[in-house]
Amino acid sequence: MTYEDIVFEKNNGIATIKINRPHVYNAFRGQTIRELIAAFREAWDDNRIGAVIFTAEGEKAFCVGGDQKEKGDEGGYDYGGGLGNGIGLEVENLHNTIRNIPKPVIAAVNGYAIGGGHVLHVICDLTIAASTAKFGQSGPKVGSYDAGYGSAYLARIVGEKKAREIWYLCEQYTADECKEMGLVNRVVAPEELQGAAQEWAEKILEKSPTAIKMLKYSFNADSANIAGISQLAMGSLAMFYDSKESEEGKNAFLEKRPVDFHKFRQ
Ligand code: 2NE
Repeated sequence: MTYEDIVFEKNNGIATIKINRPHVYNAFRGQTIRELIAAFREAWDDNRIGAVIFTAEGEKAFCVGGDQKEKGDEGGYDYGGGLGNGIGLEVENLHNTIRNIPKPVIAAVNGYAIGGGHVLHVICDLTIAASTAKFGQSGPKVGSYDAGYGSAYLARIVGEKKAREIWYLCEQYTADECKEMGLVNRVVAPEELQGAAQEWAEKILEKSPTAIKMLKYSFNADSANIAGISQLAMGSLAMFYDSKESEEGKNAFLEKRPVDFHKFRQ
């Protein structure tokens, strides 16, 4: 497969998957999601690959979630479909692929990880962050939410109170703050980020592939019920995107004006 929105490389047992849309802070559109799924599947199917590094182009952003500029006039993103008949969001398929690929996925977060982009690193097995990276959820500010892995699994990592704070207040957190709350494994200087991810991937490659695979399955088993919650959440989100309330969030962001959700409380 040829990739346009991402760069996919395989080198000495390590696959590197890089989002390549720096002009929109590496926000994803439907095509990006489909390419990411294909690349993770390719890494999954290649027995020589023992670890995946998930990162992004540039210094500004890892990923800032769904591309608001590609969101349709009726609200829906171009990433429905792909999940069988009816309403859904294909991003759910990507989440499940990252969760279930039987090899560790290391997020190398090179800048903003916001909204759906934050969820992507949350789902990865390990996160190494540049000291300049910023983390946070933005959904409630822009008429969106991830009521699946993005909230339920986040709560497993940082605890219920902190996860609720992250989602209800939509603040941004530094890499060091995220390390403190267990959301990031390691913080390095920006110029050391890719080398640090490579070093950890190489350490994983020295280990027994079956032991690593079974450990990943074991870690996943405890939170596997979230997959079902995620299906419902993404289906409801696809419908919410068609609402006036969600549209107000998107439009305010695009028009660079304060959002007005007050009318939806009447
Ligand atoms: C990322 C952040 C915090 C950056 O703020 P700042 O002030 O440093 O920069 P600025 O000016 O806001 O953004 C820089 C450029 O990037 C674009 C902006 O429009 C701007 O472009 P220009 O005006 O210079 O041309 N940009 C940023 N985020 C974008 C996006 N998501 N789509 C398209 N263009 C984007 C700040 O920009 C921010 O908070 N961004 C909003 C992030 C956001 O709303 N993401 C979607 C959340 S919902 C989601 O991802 C999702 C989900 O919740 C569930 C399922 C699937 C998806």
